[in-house]
Amino acid sequence: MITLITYAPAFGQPSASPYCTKAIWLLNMSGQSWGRSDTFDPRSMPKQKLPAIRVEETLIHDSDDIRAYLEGQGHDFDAGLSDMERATSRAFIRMAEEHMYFHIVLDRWGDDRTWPKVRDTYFKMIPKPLRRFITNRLRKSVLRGMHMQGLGRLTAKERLARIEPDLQAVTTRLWHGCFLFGNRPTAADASVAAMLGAMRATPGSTLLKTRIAEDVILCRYLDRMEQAMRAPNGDVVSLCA
Ligand SMILES: N[C@@H](CCC(=O)N[C@@H](CS)C(=O)NCC(=O)O)C(=O)O
Repeated sequence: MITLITYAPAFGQPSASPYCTKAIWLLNMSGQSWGRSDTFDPRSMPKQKLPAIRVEETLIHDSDDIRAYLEGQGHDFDAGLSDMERATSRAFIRMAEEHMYFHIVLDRWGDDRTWPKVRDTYFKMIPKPLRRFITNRLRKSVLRGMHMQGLGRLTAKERLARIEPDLQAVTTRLWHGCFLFGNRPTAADASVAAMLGAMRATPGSTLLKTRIAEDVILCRYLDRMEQAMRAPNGDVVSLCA
């Protein structure tokens, strides 16, 4: 039995973290039986990040290593894809996880109107009188990290312009199939849809959230992915009809 150590669901998503949502979806797609253990504190993890899975005594952390573990168990997330498609899939995963993700961080932690809702959802277990104090320090450190990364130096409008070509790249693929690589979800969908879904689910009405929520192609894709992941062994092809 596999136990996924994950952040709890939030804002209607399977987890507050899109990487955890990705791991949940990969586990569902793999057909393995698994259970979840929710936490809000990743400090006991080897890299102080989530998700991780526990398989008997072994801890496997990082959603990419979780994927590799599941593939080692015999599941090919990209079955039927050509070498060229697998190469493109890898690039899409990197685009989602190493670029799109940071836009979510800034939307949730950097926007003064969104932050109180995010804080009170992520950290609801910390008693209210202490919550502001503890999370203010954490927020400062996250935003310092985003400043170093670079995106934190852009205005929300500049950020939206920066991510637009990524959204166009996703949309272009969706003109050709109802998932990124055809009529079934593959590994790239687990990453890309998890990021886009988190953007759409962010509370409030940031520029980015509005951009995604008003895009019919992206919203239909996200709804399809969520439906497919609720019944991963179901008839996903009919979702494309
Ligand atoms: N490359 C990792 C990234 C995981 C990650 O960044 N997790 C974030 C949540 S979205 C985290 O746990 N952050 C805690 C921290 O940095 O203190 C993966 O794919 O699993």
